[in-house]
Amino acid sequence: MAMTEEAMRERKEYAKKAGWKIFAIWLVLSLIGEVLVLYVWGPHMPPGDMTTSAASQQFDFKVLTAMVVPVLLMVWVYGAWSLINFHATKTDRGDGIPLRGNRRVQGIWYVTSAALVLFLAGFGTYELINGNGVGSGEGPSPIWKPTAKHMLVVQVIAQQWRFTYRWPQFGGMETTSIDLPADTTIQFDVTSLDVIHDFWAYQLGVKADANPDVNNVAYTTTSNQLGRFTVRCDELCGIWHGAMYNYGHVVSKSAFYTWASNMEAQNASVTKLLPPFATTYTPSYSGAGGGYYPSYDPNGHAVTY
Ligand SMILES: [Cu+2]
Repeated sequence: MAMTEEAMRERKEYAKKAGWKIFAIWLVLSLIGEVLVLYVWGPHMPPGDMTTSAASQQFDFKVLTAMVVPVLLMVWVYGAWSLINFHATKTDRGDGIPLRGNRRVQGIWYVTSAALVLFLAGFGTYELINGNGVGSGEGPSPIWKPTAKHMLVVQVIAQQWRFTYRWPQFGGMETTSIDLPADTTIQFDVTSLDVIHDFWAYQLGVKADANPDVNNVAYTTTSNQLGRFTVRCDELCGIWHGAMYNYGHVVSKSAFYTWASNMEAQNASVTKLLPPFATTYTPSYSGAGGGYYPSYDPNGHAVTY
């Protein structure tokens, strides 16, 4: 049935009014949503800001959420408006009003979505290239290195089913737990003794694969925020994979150096027999007796700190 001129005009009038109302509701909700995302939820978003890499990941989450909120709200407000105003009542047996697209609204929607997606492509690429604070394993020859002169080196050695830490700057001492000083740039050298594991210190924003015979280097810088962090294996590595986790702490610099010096002294009689650091951590190839390190290691080389 063709519409009369009168009905046409009425419908256009309605669409215009409804359009502006929907826009106003969306605008108000979006502004409220953005304030909540950036100032209420944002500071508590994972993984926190215990390190530069964690803070940078939290920033990325904030940007993504802030961009998603207005888009989501537009869909919800539009949907809710339609449900409330255009739903059929129980007794209604007639056709609904004939619908026509609004090219201008559709055009704005397409252009805006395209702009958002293009921005995200650029932003994502930049965040990947800009290594500062990414906190992921960069392999044995990192392209990006922090500028800090003094770095605390921690070798993370994974095995079924635990993590061991070696501290080359403290005589190569070994510990089963990991404490880190606040306000310090850390270099993690991650490797494995057996199968593929993954060193994931969630609150530090650090995640690096632990592969046998590979030295996977990851950097981060701790902030002044002291506290506990979790270390998990994030690669299914065997039957007790789920139990392969422990906790570490970011402590004050003085507390850390007191602890580390004590541990170094306690371990001295054992660690003097071992090199303070080797890029791989391979038991003797013969498997019997002999040194823990092969005298010739084809996969790595000793490094002096
Ligand atoms: Cu594992």
